[in-house]
Amino acid sequence: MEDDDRSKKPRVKSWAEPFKIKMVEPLKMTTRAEREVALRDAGYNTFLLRSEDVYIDLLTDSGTNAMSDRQWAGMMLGDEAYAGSRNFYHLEAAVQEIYGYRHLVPTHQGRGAEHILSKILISPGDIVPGNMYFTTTRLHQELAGGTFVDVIIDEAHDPKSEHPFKGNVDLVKLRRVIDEHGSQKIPYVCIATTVNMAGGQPISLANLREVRELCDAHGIRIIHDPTRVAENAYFIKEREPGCEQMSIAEIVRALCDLTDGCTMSAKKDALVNIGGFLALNDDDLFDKARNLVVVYEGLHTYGGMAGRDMEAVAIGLHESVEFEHIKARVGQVAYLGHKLQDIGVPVVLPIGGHGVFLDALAFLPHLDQDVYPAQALAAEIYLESGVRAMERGNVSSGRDPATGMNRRPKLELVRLTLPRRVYTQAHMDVTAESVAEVHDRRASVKGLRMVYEPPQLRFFQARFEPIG
Ligand code: P61
Repeated sequence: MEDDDRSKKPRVKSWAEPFKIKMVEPLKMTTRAEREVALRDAGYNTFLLRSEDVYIDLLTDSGTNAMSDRQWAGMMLGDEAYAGSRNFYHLEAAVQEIYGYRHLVPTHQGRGAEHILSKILISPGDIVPGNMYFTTTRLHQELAGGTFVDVIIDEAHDPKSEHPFKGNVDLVKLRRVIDEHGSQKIPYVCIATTVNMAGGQPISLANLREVRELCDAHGIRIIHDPTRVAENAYFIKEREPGCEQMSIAEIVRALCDLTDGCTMSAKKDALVNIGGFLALNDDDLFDKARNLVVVYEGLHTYGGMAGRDMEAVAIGLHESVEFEHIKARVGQVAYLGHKLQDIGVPVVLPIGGHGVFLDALAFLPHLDQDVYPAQALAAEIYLESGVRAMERGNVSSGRDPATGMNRRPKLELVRLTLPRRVYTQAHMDVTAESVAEVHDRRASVKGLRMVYEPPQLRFFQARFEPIG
């Protein structure tokens, strides 16, 4: 009989990478004694480690991707003309086709685009609502005289909530901000797909449609941060009723079509090592952005990128919306996340698109937030095995400009971020085992004291000492 035990078990379907490896970069293994010296020299800040002292580098997925042979071939076709490079027009065509925005202003990376956008749209005293802050995005808003207001749903701040769309905007919160300040004070609403600081969590198409309706009723623009929009589209396809049959490209396009322009870091989804852009539908805004890009970045047909880099971005954008690629990418993150969950390590749920986020408050409940548990945990994981992670908590969040106090965000996280197409499943196993070792001796992990604090984006260069 067919009806045996096997037929009752849910069938697990494996995923695999839709590529094979044709060039490798050797990694250096270090001893614990060597890592102790490296960590002390780096002031217990993983941003200050030398890459050659790192074994598995999960600091970021930004600019750490492996390019395809097609992208490398494109690099050889770089047209390095100062003005009117052929590669600019390829990139413009890719942005128009995949994202649907009309005008392109290239920049050297995402924050270059944020700088220009904030300068042209924000006036002192303005309010910018958004689905959670991102460090560079909020800083540029503040430098232009604006104030960021978080309007993401409450579930996004709860690591344990398994809401499928923790990137959603709370319409009640957004309406309240509009009522309180008036639409004249709100140059735009900032929408990220996915939401990095919430743990790589997606926004739903239905929610963005509602945001669009509300913004239309008040004449407010929506500016999109599509840095990880392909990952967001994958989650929509998996989770949002009615979207199962849509392609990743169709979902990406539907998200972009609900917004008026974007600031993009091409270093993530677009599968390159450097690049970014601003894209806008409005002719007048485009004119202003084009005038400013020549001041801060470079001529409007390269904006800080070499021709070859623009070609790699153009090709990478097309690859980013291939289903098998994005399925394997998100699948690898889920593999690591579920492994850690099985071991009993507290992680942000659901597992995000670009990394696994450890809940440092639950991991190290004996440490107060002002001795920086996530910073201490990232340092300890490096010491254990040479795996490099990133703090995303009280250090990253910085000080409240009004009170000068640490912001003490609800999310105190360590991010294990996966570069695209770089590491293998065995690397994921080693990473999970390293975190498990630290978890076993978690009660002995001590907090840190900040001994050097830069005034802006302090997490990049701050230095620490162990307490006790
Ligand atoms: C990252 F620790 N992300 O996640 P740029 N928007 C979004 C980003 O994720 C992003 C930028 C804009 C980085 C690099 C990084 O606090 C940090 O091309 C959603 O890096 O200028 C960057 O794009 C900015 C790491 C940035 C950080 C700021 O690792």
